[in-house]
Amino acid sequence: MDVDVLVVGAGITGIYQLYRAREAGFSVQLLEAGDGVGGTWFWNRYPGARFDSESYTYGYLFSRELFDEWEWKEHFAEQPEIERYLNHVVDRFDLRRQIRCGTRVTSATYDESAGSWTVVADDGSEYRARFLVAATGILSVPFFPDIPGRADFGGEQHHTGRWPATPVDFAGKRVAVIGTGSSGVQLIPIVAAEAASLTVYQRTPHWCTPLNNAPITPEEQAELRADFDGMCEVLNTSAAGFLHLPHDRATFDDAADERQAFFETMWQSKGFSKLTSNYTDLLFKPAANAEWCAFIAEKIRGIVDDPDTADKLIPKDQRYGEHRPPFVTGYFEAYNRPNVSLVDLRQTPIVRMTTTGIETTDGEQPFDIVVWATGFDFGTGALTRMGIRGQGGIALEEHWAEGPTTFLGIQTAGFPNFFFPGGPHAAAGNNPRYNGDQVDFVTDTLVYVRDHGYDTIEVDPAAEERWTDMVDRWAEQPPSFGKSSYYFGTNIPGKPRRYLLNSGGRPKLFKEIARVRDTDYKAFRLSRSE
Ligand code: N01
Repeated sequence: MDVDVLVVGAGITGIYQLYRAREAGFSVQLLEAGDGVGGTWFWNRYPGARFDSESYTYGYLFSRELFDEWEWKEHFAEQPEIERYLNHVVDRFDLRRQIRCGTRVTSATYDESAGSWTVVADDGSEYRARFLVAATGILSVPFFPDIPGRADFGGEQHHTGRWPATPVDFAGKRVAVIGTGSSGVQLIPIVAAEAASLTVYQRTPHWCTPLNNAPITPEEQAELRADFDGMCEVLNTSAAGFLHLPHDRATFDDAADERQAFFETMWQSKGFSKLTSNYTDLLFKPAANAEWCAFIAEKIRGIVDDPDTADKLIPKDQRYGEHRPPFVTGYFEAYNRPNVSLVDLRQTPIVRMTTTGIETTDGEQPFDIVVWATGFDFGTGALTRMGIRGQGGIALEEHWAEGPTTFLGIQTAGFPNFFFPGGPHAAAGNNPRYNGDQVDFVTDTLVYVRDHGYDTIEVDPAAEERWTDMVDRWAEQPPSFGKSSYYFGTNIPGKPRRYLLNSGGRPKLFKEIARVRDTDYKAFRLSRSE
């Protein structure tokens, strides 16, 4: 056996898994496809990419010293700072010598007689590990729509999820951005300020609200340090892993003018608090949701000068929270610039790409650069492309042909000694908090297996079915968060419609983890290899 634990992916989850497994006394190797660490925050280096959870709530909390010595510059850090932070963590905890970058895993095969995994990478290197932990993330495989002629376009093309390391020069260029999800709306204001012209191709407007980012003042830095324990307490117990506390009133508890005033404080509030600290019935009651949407629509009309453009930017058939809400900085304002225009693809769909530009039903427009902000094969994309073969040689992509089935979003039946924290059914909120919970549980589980003299661990199919049923059933119940988004995989042609997050949230995850412990790992089959 080369190592006890082989981790795939050096994103936030994989780095933490490497640290925890090493601290628990396992020999560990981490393989990473990118040329540097950071995972999602390595690949998504497009201008404007930044956290939309507060930096100090997104970073690691396992080390007080780390928290104290790293001063985030802004409440919502930008990608370069995030990448610096993750590199700092890797060096600070001496993890780099166990990380091999530029190494993409192409197959992982379970050896039943040995109770181990054989992993092969694209450079031909081969590893044997008792346990395989894929921390390959949920937003790792960029999606390009199948638009005819895409390969024929002669200009530059970039996907936000595979942004080049060398900066893209927009100055003096005619630029198209396709897609207005969280990535597109972060990028658009930056490109608008640099390019000769920017044309945004929007299929669906989403309910964007201000991020309200700001530098962290010295006083705030001091408060953060003074209240570290209090902050951890909130973050470690919050249902969605955010700092923002729930509100205590429903929409129509307040009179119309009080409601307007409250919505104004929400509009001015930071990031996700508009979702987590808004009126309690916002996601459950259509009339309540409509009030908040009407407020945002008025704001958009107030910001965007051209009424026709403003109208196009206002969602018509989407409740707030039905799609993952994007948070913006100067997004609506960008449309007031003379060099920016908006194409509504519902009115004039794209017909094809040409060698020089994009053709819609309204004609062709030439471009120097086309940016694809068209999202990802979310949740399962990386795992089903890694050549993972479990018991009897079954491929993970076959096992999940109808969508993922998991227990706690960490294991699936038929794939012993294989874990995937931060994968499908993992999070529904502030990702690092959920994924950290999962890594902690995976590590405790590995220790349990080792200390009880077992070699293999595999989830019982009944436990997997119970968890998966819960995820599927709860996802369809109100508020059905993310109903119209890629959270159900519906953005990928042919992908089964299946919920890809943990609809039970952290409370359900905590409860099930406690049950596993209380029942002495009854949800798993443990054995010794021959
Ligand atoms: O991807 P998306 P994203 N023709 O799938 C459009 C995280 N994130 O990269 O809505 C034209 O949300 C598509 O249109 P429609 C965050 O979790 C976090 O923006 O399907 N357009 C949509 O507008 C986020 O949710 C941060 O009609 C097409 C866009 O492309 C997740 O990543 C920042 C099309 C895709 O939007 C993904 O966000 C950025 C076509 N054929 C991202 N196909 C933070 O701040 C698709 N589109 C932490």
